[in-house]
Amino acid sequence: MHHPDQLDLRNETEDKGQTKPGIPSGKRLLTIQDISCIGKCSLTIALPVISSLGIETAVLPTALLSTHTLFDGFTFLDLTDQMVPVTDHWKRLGFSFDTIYSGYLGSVRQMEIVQDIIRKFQGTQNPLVIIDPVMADYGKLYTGFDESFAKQYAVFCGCADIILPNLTEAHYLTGLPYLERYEEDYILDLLKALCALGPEWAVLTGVSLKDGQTGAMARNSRTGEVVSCFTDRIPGNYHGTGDLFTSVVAGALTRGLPLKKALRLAVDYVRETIRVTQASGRPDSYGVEFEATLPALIRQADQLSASPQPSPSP
Ligand code: PXL
Repeated sequence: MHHPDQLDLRNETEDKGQTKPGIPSGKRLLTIQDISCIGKCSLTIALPVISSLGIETAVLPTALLSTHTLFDGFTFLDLTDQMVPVTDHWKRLGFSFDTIYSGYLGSVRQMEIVQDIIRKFQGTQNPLVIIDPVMADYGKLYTGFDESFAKQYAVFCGCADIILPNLTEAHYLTGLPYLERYEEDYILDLLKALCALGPEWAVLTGVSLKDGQTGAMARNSRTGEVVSCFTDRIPGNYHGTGDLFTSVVAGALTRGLPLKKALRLAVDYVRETIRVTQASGRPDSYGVEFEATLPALIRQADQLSASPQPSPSP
């Protein structure tokens, strides 16, 4: 786990991409999640997006699926048995990571192994730990998950610096009710309860405080500081946008951007990607057309890196 002060320090460090836009930052991130061969989500989003942000992206696939679980009849090959030997090999070779980003996991056992992997790489280089507790959306758990899985996720979130649940996941993590219509106080209560799980920052995604608007709100568990970031809402449900959001935040933070700028980048990118996807007329369940918007993401990230960093963070 990152010491909170180190996270602040990171927020103030210069992004190496600032002096050489487009040149990789020299940072390495490890992302741990499934590979769904078709149906853009998890690794097929994280790898291209984070690489585009100039970060070397190491992957630890947790399972191989023919498609994501919203398609009927998907195949599933569990890769749990590979997680320890693969990471032990990296450790023996002396690899280290600036960031560890944990996404979709298939079992409580995988959570325990990821916790061990985080410990394994918390040597000299203390990685920033980002956990996206991927398990639910629109009020329901995804296929294959139950309440005891969600309870274990609440414990697992305690070893993160930053967690990024959506509202449904926040409900399962905290036990607070899931509401479709709410006021800001409800979001602040959820954020406080999420902070109590132990991360330094809790980020809630898919927050809508006004009609026609959506975004993210974050709270720092030490200082109680709240950061909000909103945009106009495009109607419809788009699969994979949570993974897209977390991938942008993970890449931006690893580059050295402060959380507020990372959220701005992610909120704007997801919104623009949904707009492009909607314009293309592809079915919603398939995934979003992030390939079309990557060049703009790279430009935007370079611009944010080049503008002066506010102080104090975020
Ligand atoms: O986008 C989250 C996600 C990741 N991986 C798999 C999924 C889902 C959501 O349904 O099924 C396999």
